Amino acid sequence: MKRMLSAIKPTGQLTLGNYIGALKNFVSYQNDHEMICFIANLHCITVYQEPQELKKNLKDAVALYLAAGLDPKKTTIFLQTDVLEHAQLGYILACNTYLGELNRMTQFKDKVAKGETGLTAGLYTYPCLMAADILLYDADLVPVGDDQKQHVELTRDIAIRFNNRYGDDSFVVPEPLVAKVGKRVMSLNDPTKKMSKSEHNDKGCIYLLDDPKVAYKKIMGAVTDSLAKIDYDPINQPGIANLIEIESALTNEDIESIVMRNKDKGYGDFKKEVATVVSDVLIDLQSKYKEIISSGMIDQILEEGAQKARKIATKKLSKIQRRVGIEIKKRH
Ligand code: ATP
Ligand code: LTN
Repeated sequence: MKRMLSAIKPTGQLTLGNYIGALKNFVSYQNDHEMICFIANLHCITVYQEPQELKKNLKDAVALYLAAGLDPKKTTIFLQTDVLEHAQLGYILACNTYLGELNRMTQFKDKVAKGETGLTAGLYTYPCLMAADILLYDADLVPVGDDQKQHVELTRDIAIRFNNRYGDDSFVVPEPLVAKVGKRVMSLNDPTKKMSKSEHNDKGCIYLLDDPKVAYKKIMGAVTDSLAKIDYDPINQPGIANLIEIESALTNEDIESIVMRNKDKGYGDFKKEVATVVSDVLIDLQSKYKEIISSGMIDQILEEGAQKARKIATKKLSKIQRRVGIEIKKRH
């Protein structure tokens, strides 16, 4: 069975983009892969977070993982900081990554281009930590949204370089896995931009813990166009294409079939259909979320997950440290 690894960085409330682009896929992959899924809390603090809010978002994210259907019996679920080896390997990999490579990362470049100030060293080197997250577990596959593909490609480059320097079987070279539908859910009020929890754009973004009635209204208010036809044309009709993709991802109905069924409908009626699908998903997810939060099971699930993860991580780090020449006594 192939090993698959992914993570979410809950720097705010998780969004419908996270659900469609990540969570929902993890749940289906767990049946035929050895799945490892963690909460990337070290990645969260690359940008300042209010501590109490961060703590709540981390716990909510675990509860939403479980509510979406991740099963701790099938998937190893844990908090990144509970496995200290991530940060340690992250440092070693930073020493095997070139500045030129980090300078090419579009996520960082975009922030610089936008003139954002106060960018931290942690944010700049974060792809090295992400590479460590993946390589520590010899993951074969890394399911991510479109925006993270470049970071997985850098991880491959780092792994190949390391293997050449220190021995072929140091790391498994992972492959990114980007789902065909829903790989980039767009903002509802600017469908040329990604739906993002860090944009502080409440109208454009549906949060998984939004009141379903509020989510319904957000879909009804989504920006469309004046062409007055339901077609899947992301270039000329990005708003409508986004709604079609959202519905397709949530119902598993083909894009063509959604288009055919709605050909003669007005935008208002089509939006009602999508809004109903979205709010039904939220109602179901939130009722499970509430049960999980009140059950008090989260701490134990995280502890068991961390124990499993540590078994793999300690061995791997020790092997890598020996190869690099920084470990004198064999630890594992
Ligand atoms: P932000 O929402 O702040 O831009 P992010 O997407 O970079 O954050 P995460 O929350 O860690 O960070 O993302 C977790 C996963 O969800 C990643 O695989 C990411 O690609 C995916 N994802 C996030 N937003 C979307 C979106 N709008 N469409 C599809 N996938 C998404
Ligand atoms: N960088 C990712 C979150 C993330 C991740 C990972 C994803 C951290 N470590 C390892 C896949 C594998 C993000 O910002 N969405």
